[in-house]
Amino acid sequence: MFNKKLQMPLFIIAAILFGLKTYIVYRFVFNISLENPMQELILLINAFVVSFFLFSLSVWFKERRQKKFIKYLILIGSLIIYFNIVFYRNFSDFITIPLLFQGSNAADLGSSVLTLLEPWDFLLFADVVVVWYLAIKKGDQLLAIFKHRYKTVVLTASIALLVGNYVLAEIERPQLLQRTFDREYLVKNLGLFSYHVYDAVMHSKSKAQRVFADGNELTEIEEYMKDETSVEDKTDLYGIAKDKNVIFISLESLQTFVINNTVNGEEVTPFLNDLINDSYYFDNFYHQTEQGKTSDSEFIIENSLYPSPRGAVYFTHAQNDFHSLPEIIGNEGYYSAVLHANNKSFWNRDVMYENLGYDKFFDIDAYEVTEENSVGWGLKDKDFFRQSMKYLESMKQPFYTKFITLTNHYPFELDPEDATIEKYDSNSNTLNSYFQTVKYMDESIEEFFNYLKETGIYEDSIIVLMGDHYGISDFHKKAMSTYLDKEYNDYLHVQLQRVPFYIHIPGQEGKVISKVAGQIDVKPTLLHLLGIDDSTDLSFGTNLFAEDRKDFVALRDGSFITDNYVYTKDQCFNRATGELLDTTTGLDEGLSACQPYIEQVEKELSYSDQIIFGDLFRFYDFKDNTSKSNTEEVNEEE
Ligand code: GP9
Ligand code: MN
Repeated sequence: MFNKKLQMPLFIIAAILFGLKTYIVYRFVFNISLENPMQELILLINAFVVSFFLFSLSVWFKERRQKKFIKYLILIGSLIIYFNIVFYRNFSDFITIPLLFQGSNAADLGSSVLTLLEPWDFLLFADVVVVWYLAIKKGDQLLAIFKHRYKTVVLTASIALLVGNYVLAEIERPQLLQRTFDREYLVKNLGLFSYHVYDAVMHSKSKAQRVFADGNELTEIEEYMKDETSVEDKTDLYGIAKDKNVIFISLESLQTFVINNTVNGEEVTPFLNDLINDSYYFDNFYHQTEQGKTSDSEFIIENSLYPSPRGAVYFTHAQNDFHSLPEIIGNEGYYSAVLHANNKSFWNRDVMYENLGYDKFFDIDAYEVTEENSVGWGLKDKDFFRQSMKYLESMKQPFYTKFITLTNHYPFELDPEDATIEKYDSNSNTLNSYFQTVKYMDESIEEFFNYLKETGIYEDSIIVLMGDHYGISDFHKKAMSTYLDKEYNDYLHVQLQRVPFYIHIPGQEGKVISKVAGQIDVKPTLLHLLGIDDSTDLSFGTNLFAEDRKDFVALRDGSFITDNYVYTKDQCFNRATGELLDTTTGLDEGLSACQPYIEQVEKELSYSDQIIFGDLFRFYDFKDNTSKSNTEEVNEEE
C-alpha cells in the first residue's frame, strides 16, 4: 500500500478524506433517521467503502492519468454530493435521473435556489482542495504504481467491502432493493453513489417496460380494482352537482396543521376556517405526491393513479394514453380550462394538459404581470384571481376550471404591505414566513369567493379546494416541533402530510368528514357529485361519500394510513394516539397490526407504476371495458 518512503498513496488519502466528508454530510447535513446502532454503523461503513471502491479504481491507470482520475473523481463526486444537498434543503429528498431532464423547471427556480445556499458551503470542498494541492505539488511521489497482481488484490478487496456493506444492509433491511419506494433507505444503507447507480438502473428499466408491455398485464390490475376500489352504491349526493360548473382551487403548499390554528394568538386562516361550516371538509385527507410536487397532485386528481416514484409523470410520461377527468367530463359537454400564472412549460404542463384533454390553458401570457403585482414565484394570488375573472365570466358553461395558486410557495416571500399577520418566531425563517403567506392566500380566496358571488357564477358552481402538498419539509422539524408542541417523529411526519380538502356546494350544509382520505379519491368523488357514471373507469380511488369505501390511504413512499394505524418506515403506530405499536418482545405484535396492508399497498403502488411505465391504457377501450389488443385471446380464456 505504501511506497518506498512510506508515504500514503494519493488514492488512499483521497478515499479517506472523501469518505469522511461523505459521512459528515450523511450524518449532519442530510436528515437521515437512524433508529439503532446498527444503522449508525452501516452509514459510517458505506461512506468509506464506496469511497474506497471509487478511488481504488485509479490504480488501473498509469501515472498522469491516475492523478487526473483522482482529481476529477473527487471534484465530480463532491459536486454530486453538493447538488444533492441543495436539492435536499428544499425537498428533503435525493435527486433522481428523471429530475435532471426537467431543465425547463430549473430555469424558473430563480430566487428559490439562492435561498438554498449557505455561506459555509465552501467547506464542503475542503477535501477537493487538499487532494488537488497534493496532486499538483507532490503528485508523482504519491502515485500508486502496482503490479497487475496487486491491482487485482485492491479491486477484489474493494468489491468485497462493497458486498460486505450490502450484506449488512440486507440483514438490517431485508429485500432492500426490491422494496424501495423510499430513497432514504437506499442512501442510508448503500450510500449516495450506489443509490444513484440504482436509480439509473430503475430508470432504464421503467423505460424498457413500455416496449415490452402488451396489455395483458391489465387483466390482473382490472381484477384488483374491481375487488378493492369500486363501490357501487349511489349516495344521496349522486348527481347533486349535475351540470354545475366545477371550480377547483389548488392551494399551494397548504397543510392541514394551519387550519383552525393560530400564530401569536391570531387565526391563520380565518376564511378557510369559516368555510368549514358550509362545506364538506375532510380533516384526515392526505396528499400523495412525490417529486412532481404540484404536478403530481394534478396528476392524481386527473387520473386517480399514483404519481411516479421518481421524477414527475408530467415530464416522464406526458405522451401516455390516459382516461382523465377533463376527458370524461368533456364527453358530457363540459368545457375545461386551467388557470395558472406561470410559464406554460413549467412541469411540462402545456404538453400534458393537451394530452389530458383540457380545452384551454390560461398561462402567464394571459395575465398582466408587473414588478408591482409580483412576488416570489410570480403574480400575487389576489391579482391572479382578480385578473382571472374576465376569463371565467366569458367561459362556456358548464365548465371545469382548475385555479393553481402560487404565492404560498417556498421560500414564502411576501411584500410587507401584503402581510396582515406577524411572523412566527423560531429558528426557521421558512416556517416563520409561511404563516404570513398562508394568511395572504386565505384572503385571496375570500376575495375570489366574493367575485364569484358578485358575478353570479357562485350559484351555478361547486367549489373544490385542496392543498397540493406539504409546504414545510422535515428539514424544519425543530421549529415545527416547537410550534406544534409535539415531539417530531415519523408518526408526526406522516400526520403532517395532511392537506385541507373542501367541497363547497352552495346551498348545502357543512359536514366534517374524518374518515381517512387521499387525493387519489378526488376523481371518483367529483364524478359521483356530477352524476357521471364511472363504473367503466380504471382507478385506485373511491368516492369519499360511499360507506363501504377503501379503508386505507397509501402514500407514495409505501407509508399508509388506515382508520386505526399509521405505518411508515417499518413502524406501526396507533393512529389516534401516535403510540408506537412496538412491544418489548421484538418484531412482533406491533408491526403485525399493520401487516395485512403492507403488501396490499405495495401491490397497489406497483400496479399503478405498471400502468404508467407500460403505458397500458393504450391497450384499453374505456367505452366497453375491453382490451384493444389481444381481444380474441382474452375472450378465449374466459
Ligand atoms: C409552479 C407551481 C409550483 O407552476 O405550480 O410548483 P411546485 O414547486 O409546488 O411543484
Ligand atoms: Mn405546489
